[in-house]
Amino acid sequence: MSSFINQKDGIFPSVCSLDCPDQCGLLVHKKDGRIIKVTGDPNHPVTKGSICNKVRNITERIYDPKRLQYPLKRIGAKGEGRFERISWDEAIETITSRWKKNIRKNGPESILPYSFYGNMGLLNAEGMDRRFFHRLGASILDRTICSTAGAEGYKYTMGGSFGIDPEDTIHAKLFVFWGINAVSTNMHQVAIAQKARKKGAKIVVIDVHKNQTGRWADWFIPILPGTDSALALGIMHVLFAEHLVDREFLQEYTVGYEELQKHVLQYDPNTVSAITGVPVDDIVQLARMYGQTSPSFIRIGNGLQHHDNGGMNVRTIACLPALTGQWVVKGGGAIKGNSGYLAHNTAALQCPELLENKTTRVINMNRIGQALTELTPPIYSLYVYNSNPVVVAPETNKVIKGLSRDDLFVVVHDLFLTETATYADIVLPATSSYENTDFYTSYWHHYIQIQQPVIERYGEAKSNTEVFRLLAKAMGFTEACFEDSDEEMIRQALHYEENEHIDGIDFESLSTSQYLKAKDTTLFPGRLPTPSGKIELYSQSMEKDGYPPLPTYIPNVEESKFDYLFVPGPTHNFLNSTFSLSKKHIALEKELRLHMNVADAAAQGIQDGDRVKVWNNRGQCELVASIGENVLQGVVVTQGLWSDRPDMNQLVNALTPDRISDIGGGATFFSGRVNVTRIDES
Ligand SMILES: Nc1nc2c(c(=O)[nH]1)N[C@H]1C(S)=C(S)[C@@H](COP(=O)(O)OP(=O)(O)OC[C@H]3O[C@@H](n4cnc5c(=O)[nH]c(N)nc54)[C@H](O)[C@@H]3O)O[C@H]1N2
Ligand SMILES: Nc1nc2c(c(=O)[nH]1)N[C@H]1C(S)=C(S)[C@@H](COP(=O)(O)OP(=O)(O)OC[C@H]3O[C@@H](n4cnc5c(=O)[nH]c(N)nc54)[C@H](O)[C@@H]3O)O[C@H]1N2
Ligand code: SF4
Ligand SMILES: [Mo]
Repeated sequence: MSSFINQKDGIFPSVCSLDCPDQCGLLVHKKDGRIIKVTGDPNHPVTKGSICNKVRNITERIYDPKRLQYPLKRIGAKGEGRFERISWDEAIETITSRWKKNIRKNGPESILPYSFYGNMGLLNAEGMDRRFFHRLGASILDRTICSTAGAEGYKYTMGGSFGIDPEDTIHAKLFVFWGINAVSTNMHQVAIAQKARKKGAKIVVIDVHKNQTGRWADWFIPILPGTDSALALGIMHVLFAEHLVDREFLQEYTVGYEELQKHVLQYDPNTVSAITGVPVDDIVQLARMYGQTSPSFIRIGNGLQHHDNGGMNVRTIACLPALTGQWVVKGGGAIKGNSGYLAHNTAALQCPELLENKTTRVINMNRIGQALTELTPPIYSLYVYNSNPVVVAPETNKVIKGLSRDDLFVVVHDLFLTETATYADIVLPATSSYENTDFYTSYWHHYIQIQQPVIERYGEAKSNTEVFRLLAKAMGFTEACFEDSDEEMIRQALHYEENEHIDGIDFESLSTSQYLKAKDTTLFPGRLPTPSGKIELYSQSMEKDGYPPLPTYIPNVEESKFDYLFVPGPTHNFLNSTFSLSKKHIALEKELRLHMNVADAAAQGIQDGDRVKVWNNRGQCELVASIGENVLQGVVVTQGLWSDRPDMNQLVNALTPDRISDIGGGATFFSGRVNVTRIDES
């Protein structure tokens, strides 16, 4: 494979490596060997040359003077941030000799990897690292922080991550953006909807916060957090009552619609209105609109699933397009995630057979704070990459307490000295994706993409795959898979006869084409990978797993008597905590605000722009109040995973619960409660 490194000037194709459904095709503009600009690739069939503001400004991040260039070892106290430069040899030797000792004394499960998708490249996110930790026998991290609750919930209904082709949504006449801040988090779905709107399509947004997506909608429907399954059941009630369901489709392609019809009698609009805060008339009007418009498309977001009842929320909403038979209409149906079509050979990529002890303990990443402070036998070493748990994981104070343990050996591999890295014993510098070889599969559109290195490595930075090869060698692992090159790993991953959608996509064709589309992704007529082969409105699997077999509203945990439901979501100019250390992006984002309803603010004597303390039994933050009608009474919302600043305490996850969602072991970031108190500046 040709790399573009040696060509000092020119424009080269690439892929955005950030954890974003759009997975844009990029053009990287180089002059004198440096990236001077990143733009969208106009030939990319879905993203079509437009990219977000974050990545338009990404050179600020790639060449940020704060970027790590060398391995470091800690010389100050944990969290203090004092380090000195060491060589890679010393870094690898320090880590592996410590691990060998750990393993002799406490066994390999005393070591825990902690990673997520700071880089979506499959080799660097879930390739060589998985091989390494399987061979090491380390405790297994269950990577549940993002989408597992919804993915598992959706799977009960639809059998896997299979939605419609977003390119088809251009035909839709009704878009329901449900629990997704798409203007910020899925801008190309918004672009398609905007085009369809010019041809008469209507856009409905259902959210707990009238953010920029809500403002863009034709109809914004505010809802109380964690009550969406009740709203969906209320819509079903009206659809059945007013004969707006497609009986033929239900008969042919679903299981249990008769049971469902009886079951939803209890979710009449009055009952649902009392639960959701959505007026009765709006429930009825929404149901009629949904029942009478075709094609209708629901974009199911992540906001819905970061709740105690998140799995059931998604499972329930996923039933709606079946009621109206939308799955057989081009542009109708839903998308929660689409990664099923691009399934590749993960066994070849990750070598699970290297894990000898099949009963190795599994640790849910949402409980990292608890795992580091309470687990027995304890974790004695944590290796963090592609993630920043001090900022992104719930119960920050527990996480920090754990990371501060004197007997915990922490390694962090990142591009920056993140908040997490300040607690590390050894810090390793990571390459940016523009310095790597990798391949990508979107979880929204249907394309696989390849990436070749465009620039030289920054300083002494190394990619994840390189570091794990070095660690494997120093640990004395002799398996041939630790010698595989990046190119060989891509070949292995794409060799996968089980998935006919990627038939014919291999290293050569991908290198030539840059992006290739999954084939034959029409869902119906056809068999779904559910046990019955049909859409499971009634799910025996759920029954077996201890859940109600029919979609059901189960309220969130009533965790405390604090005044407000607290929804701290992501924001426009950061990507989770990525960019939260970048001057340019901070300037664009301005400040972290607490959105609050006028009535609540008045009752507490809080005015727009006041500094407020947001607190509960888990921790506290200091934010700036933003007062208006954008949230319902009893709800407060923040946007953005800001880092801690010396003058201001802004780690919102200090307030969030580490409870686990109903389904899939997911996070419950949005199901906590807080109090808000005005800070008296005097
Ligand atoms: N600009 C930008 N883009 C991103 C990210 C980012 O940080 N910044 N993060 C990326 C990642 S990792 C992910 S997972 C996705 C997340 O992106 P989305 O899928 O948009 O999910 P969230 O932003 O978490 O939440 C979406 C919306 O759900 C609302 N919400 C919260 N609780 C509820 C509820 O109970 N009911 C309803 N109806 N709405 C609710 C929130 O107010 C928010 O507007 O975006 C990706 N893209
Ligand atoms: N309160 C609240 N908390 C949340 C959320 C929320 O909505 N609200 N969203 C949750 C969700 S959906 C998600 S997905 C998680 C995301 O959480 P994380 O996956 O931790 O995401 P980031 O904060 O972007 O951190 C990624 C880190 O990986 C680093 N990185 C990037 N590329 C590489 C690489 O190639 N190698 C190495 N070694 N490092 C690299 C980046 O510099 C960055 O520090 O956060 C969750 N936390
Ligand atoms: S963050 Fe998302 S929208 Fe922005 S360039 Fe990357 S893939 Fe595209
Ligand atoms: Mo996520």
